Amino acid sequence: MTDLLPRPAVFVAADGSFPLPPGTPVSGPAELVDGVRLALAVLDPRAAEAGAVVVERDASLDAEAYTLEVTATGVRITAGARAGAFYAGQTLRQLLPHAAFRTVAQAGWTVPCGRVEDAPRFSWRGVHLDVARHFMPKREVLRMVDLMAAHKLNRLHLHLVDDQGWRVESRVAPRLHEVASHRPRTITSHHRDAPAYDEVPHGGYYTLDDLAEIAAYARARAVTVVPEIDVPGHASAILAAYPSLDARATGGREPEPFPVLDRWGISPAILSPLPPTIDFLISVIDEILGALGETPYVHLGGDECVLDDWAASAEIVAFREELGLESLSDLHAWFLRRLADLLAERGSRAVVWDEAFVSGMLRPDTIVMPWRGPGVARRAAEAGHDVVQTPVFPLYFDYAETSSAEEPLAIGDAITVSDVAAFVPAPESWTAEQREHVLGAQFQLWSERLPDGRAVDYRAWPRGCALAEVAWSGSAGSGFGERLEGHLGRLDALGVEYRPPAGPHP
Ligand code: TNX
Repeated sequence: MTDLLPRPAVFVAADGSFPLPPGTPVSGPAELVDGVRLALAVLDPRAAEAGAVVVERDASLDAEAYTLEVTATGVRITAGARAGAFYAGQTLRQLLPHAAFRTVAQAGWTVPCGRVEDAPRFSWRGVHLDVARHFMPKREVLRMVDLMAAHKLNRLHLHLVDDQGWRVESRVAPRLHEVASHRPRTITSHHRDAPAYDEVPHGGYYTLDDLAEIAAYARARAVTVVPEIDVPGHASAILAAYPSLDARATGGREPEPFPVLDRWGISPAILSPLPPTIDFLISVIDEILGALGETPYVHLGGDECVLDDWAASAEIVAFREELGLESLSDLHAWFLRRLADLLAERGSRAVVWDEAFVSGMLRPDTIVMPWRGPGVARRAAEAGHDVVQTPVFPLYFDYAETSSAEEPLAIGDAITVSDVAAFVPAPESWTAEQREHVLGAQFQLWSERLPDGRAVDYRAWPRGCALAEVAWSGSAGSGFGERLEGHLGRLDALGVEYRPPAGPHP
């Protein structure tokens, strides 16, 4: 019982154990029982007058909090909501043999006696998947949701568009999936000695029904999907489909259209910030929101914008002046604010990468993801924005674990499990007020060098286990290294092709 991961807030071991064979009866409010059972299919709700596992609602507990008590006579779970019940089930699953992560149930299973009281330190415990650079089939996304749930991670940030591809069906703008979802060449092998580019075509997109399925599957597992429509830069794919939105196409000009980009790096392609672009984007976002259902957060990107084509457009410069804005970077923030206002009308909060943070220009409720380090993170928190920590070091998991030539090709190096375990989302050196603005932390899987699910497994785990512990428990506690060693048996049982931990023992 020592290798619970993430570490619960309180855990007190006791002597003895309780049998939990297949078909163990479970009783309690249907919604909560359902949450526990989804995490642990061993339990049978049909027998449920007074189950060996009893689930009770405790309205004083936060939605994700739970208690779990195992005695020689039974298991008692309390939770305030379905999410907490689901997490109690996940903890109970970790108390079973590792085979509980491989097979449904076996006779002879027991759980050790003890008491757990648990609640997350941070509300945002995220995974960012770049499905734009390399498309990730739906089954892989659903599998990632399962792996997230097993680690009590709860935000799946889907980077649905970038220069190299647009990844959602659109009925209002069908050229997005027809034209912008594939490129004729450019794929990276993940072997270091292979060329960075080859002539293999690449493409794919989710239908709106796929998105609805992903969101429902995630929601049942206490995971919220955060769709990202990255604008106004990283726009080659959108512009390949709809060249009229190009900043260079303002003022009646007719530039050579951008193709869906077949190289990595930062492209100059940028959308015009004029009203027709905003109308276009919100109509497409509405479609995505319709498919996903309740979507509290929508990421608008805002990163790595090359503003040259705005500067070269008399119409855009005149538009900036009309708005009384001093600079094009203010116009960039204005553009995102306008979209954020429209999202607010729809009940969603905007999230942006840190370049979009220009003090005082964004909507105050916009969440900032600072990827360029602690300085900008603190400035955003100081300006009153909620912040989700996403720094390159140590949360860009597209970086290799070591700088060894044996590593599969990666965008950079070296980020070890220990580096992630040592990360502090809300540093003591910040004021209490700034720390309160830290919603949590998230690891990034940019996919220039992640061509498939196996490569994603290799980069995501077990560094993701360390981030899960940091975000749920507040820090990787003493004994994290030993618990991780035990936990790797669960990843083995799940068939995760993780990278054996490198670097110093965490
Ligand atoms: C920077 S971080 C990017 C991505 C790349 C990544 C590679 C950010 C908002 N932009 O476009 O994929 O680096 O590590």
